[in-house]
Amino acid sequence: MTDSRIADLQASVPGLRLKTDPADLEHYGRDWTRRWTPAPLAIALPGSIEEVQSVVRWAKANAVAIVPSGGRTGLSGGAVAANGELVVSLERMNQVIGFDAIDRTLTVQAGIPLQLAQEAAREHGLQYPVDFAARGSCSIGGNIATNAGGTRVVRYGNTREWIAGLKLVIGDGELLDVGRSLVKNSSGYDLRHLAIASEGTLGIIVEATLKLTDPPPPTNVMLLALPSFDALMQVFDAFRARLQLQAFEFLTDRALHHVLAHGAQAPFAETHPFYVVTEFASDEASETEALAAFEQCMEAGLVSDGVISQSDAQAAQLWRLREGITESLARYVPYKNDVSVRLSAMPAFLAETQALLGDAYPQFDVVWFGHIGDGNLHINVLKPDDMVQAEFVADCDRVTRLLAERLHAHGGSISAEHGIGLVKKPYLSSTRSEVEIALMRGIKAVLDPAGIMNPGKLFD
Ligand code: FAD
Ligand code: 2HG
Ligand code: ZN
Repeated sequence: MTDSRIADLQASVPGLRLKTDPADLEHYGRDWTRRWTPAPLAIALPGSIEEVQSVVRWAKANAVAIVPSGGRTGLSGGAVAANGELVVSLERMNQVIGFDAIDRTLTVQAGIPLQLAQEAAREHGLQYPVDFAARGSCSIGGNIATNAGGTRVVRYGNTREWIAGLKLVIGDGELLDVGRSLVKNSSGYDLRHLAIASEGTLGIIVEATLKLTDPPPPTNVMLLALPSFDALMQVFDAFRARLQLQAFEFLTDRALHHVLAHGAQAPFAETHPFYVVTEFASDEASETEALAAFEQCMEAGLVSDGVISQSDAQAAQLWRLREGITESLARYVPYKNDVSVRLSAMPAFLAETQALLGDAYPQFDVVWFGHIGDGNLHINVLKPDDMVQAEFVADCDRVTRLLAERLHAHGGSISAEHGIGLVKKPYLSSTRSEVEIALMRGIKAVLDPAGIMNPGKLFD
């Protein structure tokens, strides 16, 4: 059965590159969640939009589910193929197609890694400002499909803000070209925004036109040590009032512990409960304001120590303390929560969540970090070595249900930036109303009538 479908696909799309080796099925069938056993039918690696369209038409005719696949750095199981799906990897469609100096846009194939898109922008003296640690491996298509955030959102916003236009192959193989890179376009629904954060459930993004902006100023990185969670938002307020922040990120002592164990350099002689990594322009006026904010926070007892980068190398070292966390935890296959609330709700939500998790997980290593300036917390729970994986996940799921209730009460989100995928599907209704979910299903039915685009992700 399996073999005949693959032969049929090959015959229907002559020249299509296909992989079926067990090692390839394993490699392309999973993402960074590592929770599901990969079992794809095959891996298709189209080299052009026309090939993507032909593959989709074949899949529709043969009722074969498709999993669109970028760099598989996703943390929600969106790119997992565990049920005989055809993985459509965009990795061969990885080129810059064009640059427009007047429009300040860069047009790329969707499989291009984020870092290569950033570098292409830099070569033209401009900046593509979305940024995070997976930059070398994740793709622009995956970034768009998850509306990726990252460490610059506090200054530049999410991926959504930077997509001038895109091309999407929908569930019947039709190519939608949406956005047209127009600054202004009040001609009805903006279909571009449906594709953003659609997690591969509406179609395959094959091309994108990225907005570019002025390069960032030369910057300084500051690491602050904080005595308490309560201080976090007050320190953010103090720095935000005086400076245009390029980043405002936090981590706990447990997070620092794991990055240091992974080879990073200790920033202070003593340990502290919380840390903030912030970045701002290195001009004299900004440095003066930063020092004033620091002193103000010290006097108020909100900050207990601080260090400011004296070189690019030191700035990179300080960033490693924040950016290295996910990799340093990977060997534990952590249970991840990626939640957000409005900044105004953050102090109350933080206090409640701390109490909830303190009660729920007295015996687990719970690692907090995230984009606190965006109201976004990452909570990673590490499995004790002697605990069975299924039991661990069931226990964490139970706590996530309680967390989802708290999020619902605060009007927050169960997925701030990683997507719903498989991991957060049971909790979607904590963030989206029944009416919203019904409308999302309706939209999927229109764009993907045969239901072949990443079925079972986001919702059933
Ligand atoms: P994949 O994992 O391949 O896919 C993700 C989803 O998008 C899946 O549902 C998939 O089906 C869909 N998809 C992929 N390509 C396409 C396409 N061309 N068309 C349609 N659908 C498609 N995320 C953040 O938001 N902020 C962070 O700070 C951040 N930091 C990270 C750090 C590390 C070390 C790691 C491992 C991950 C991090 N992530 C972060 C998560 C992840 O990198 C992002 O979600 C990223 O945008 C996923 O891109 P990808 O190409 O790897 O997508
Ligand atoms: C980050 O901000 C990423 O570093 C990953 O979004 C978060 O590993 C995580 O939980
Ligand atoms: Zn993040």
